[in-house]
Amino acid sequence: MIDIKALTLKLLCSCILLVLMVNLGLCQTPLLQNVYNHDITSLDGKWQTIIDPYENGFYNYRYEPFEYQSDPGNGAFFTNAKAKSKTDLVEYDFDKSETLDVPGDWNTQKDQLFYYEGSLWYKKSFDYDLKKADNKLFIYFEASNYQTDVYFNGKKLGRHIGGFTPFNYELTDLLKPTDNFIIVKVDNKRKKEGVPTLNTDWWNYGGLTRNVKLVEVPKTYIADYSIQLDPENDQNIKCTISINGELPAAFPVTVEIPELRIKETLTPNVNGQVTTTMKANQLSYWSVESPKLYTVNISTAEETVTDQIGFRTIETKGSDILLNGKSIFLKGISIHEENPIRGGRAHSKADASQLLQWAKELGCNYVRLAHYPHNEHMVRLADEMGMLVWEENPVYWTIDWENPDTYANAENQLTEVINRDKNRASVIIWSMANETPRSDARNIFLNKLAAHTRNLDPSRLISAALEQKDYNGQKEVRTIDDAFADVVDILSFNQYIGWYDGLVDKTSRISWVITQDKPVIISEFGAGAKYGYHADQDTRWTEEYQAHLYAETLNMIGKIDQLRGVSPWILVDFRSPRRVLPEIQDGWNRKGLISEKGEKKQAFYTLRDWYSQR
Ligand code: GCB
Repeated sequence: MIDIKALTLKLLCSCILLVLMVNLGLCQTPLLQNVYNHDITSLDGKWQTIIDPYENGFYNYRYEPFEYQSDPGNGAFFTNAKAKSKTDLVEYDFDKSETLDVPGDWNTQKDQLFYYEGSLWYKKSFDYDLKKADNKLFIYFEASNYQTDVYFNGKKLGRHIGGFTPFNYELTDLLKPTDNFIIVKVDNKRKKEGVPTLNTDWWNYGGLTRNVKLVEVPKTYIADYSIQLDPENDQNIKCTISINGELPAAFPVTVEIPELRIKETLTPNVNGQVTTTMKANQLSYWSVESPKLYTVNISTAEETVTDQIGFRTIETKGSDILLNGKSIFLKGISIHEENPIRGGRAHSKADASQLLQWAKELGCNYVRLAHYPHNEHMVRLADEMGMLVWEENPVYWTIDWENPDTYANAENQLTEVINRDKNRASVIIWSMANETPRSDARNIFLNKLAAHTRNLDPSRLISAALEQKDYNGQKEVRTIDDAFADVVDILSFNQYIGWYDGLVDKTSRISWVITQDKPVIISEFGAGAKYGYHADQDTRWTEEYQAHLYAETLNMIGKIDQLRGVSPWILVDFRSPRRVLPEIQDGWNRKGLISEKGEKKQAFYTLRDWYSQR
């Protein structure tokens, strides 16, 4: 006998669970790989917006979400309600509201939004004809900070949490030829349990900060692929492809790398997956000096997706970092994703080019993209320029270590960036976290994150920006005493001797006891300087102080035998609400080697000279 009661209860529970998962942002549509080379329609441009600090368009007056009501009524913004008669009560109107540019943070577009942390609604209408009746259409957001609820033609598609990674939803079933409307609620309130948490040293830019695209694919489509050197054998290319959509019994997919005369036709399994290794003869490895990228075509009977992919090995051996088997010193710089000259979050290829060009001018072969995943232009351009890359998860300072939702959120954001960038040769390091205080709960959190990362991507190195401390109570001897140091492949740490920790003369008295047999990267050091402010080298905030600190720090860290890289803090001055000193900071962290107007400070040349001699 079927127990109808039990069955109904089960069904109800699964429905509630699904709604909960969607709202926690845990139920995402798998991410499309390489939307750059798919059939794209850009939704960039002006979007209608409503600023909604009380979340009036999301909750009714009993603070219940409209979307859970059987009749959300005229108050719910996602329905795009319109007064149909003279008696109708509708208290909002997207079409008469002001617009904001997408992509773009809202803070730098309107004075009234400069410090805004809260909810803002976006609306965009569009007409769309599928090129083939049975094709599928997705909406792809390159990033939106921080919590994003997406609605299409009045129906909820999902919630995404995390401000720096892409996500997508399928639109096909709700699509009409004309008058489609996407409504997006973006909320950038900081949260204790968030990743990052309440406390950071950068501007909390809100909004649809990167491009938004419609992506049209065939009914059976190439959803994802990973094509990289086989970590087990550097003469082989390992290739995994996922086909999605309507899966027929057999649906062959061909991988072709014409320059290597590779062409293989593969048959995915019933779940649309296939993995193979392909012999690569006469492969030119991707390197800093010669960033060779191969054209790779993945095709089915329905479509071809093309990518530019480089092949290289990266590993550590004792205290060496080996790129294609050869020891390399990482001459780096840390970068925030900000375009200071235009103002606001960087998002375009031109922004990426400006930042990476400056790094190149400095003599860098490596950049640390701090403190969260940057836009995809950065890593694609790094691939083209031969610039090695550290990518970082926004696990910063004092995360809510014991909260399982916080962990799930951190793991999800890391997974999304790994999925996005797994085919980029430039990316060599996944950083788990920055300056996190040591504790058992933190160790459990980070160990789990590292294990997850290794499982997802065994081909790259793991690190985290750790902290140093006194060795056996001796104030001028420094060591890394951190359980997570045993887990990482590269031992990285931040240090500010001469700025937060004594004055510059202290650097000459410091010695190091680093017992781990691993390569060491100094992931941060630096000093604040206001461009154009000159006095003697002992005067804080002068270019002279900063340049002196650079020279002395480079001497000090030169004593670390295992030193294999540095990424000083930081390429350009960046906005931070923590930095309030009038006439010097005025809302900017001044540790840049370049000012917010693009002017190079003395220390830029100090570091450039040091790099030119290595
Ligand atoms: C650090 C942080 C970085 C800050 C920097 C500073 O250690 O990792 O996010 O901006 O110090 O300027 O204090």
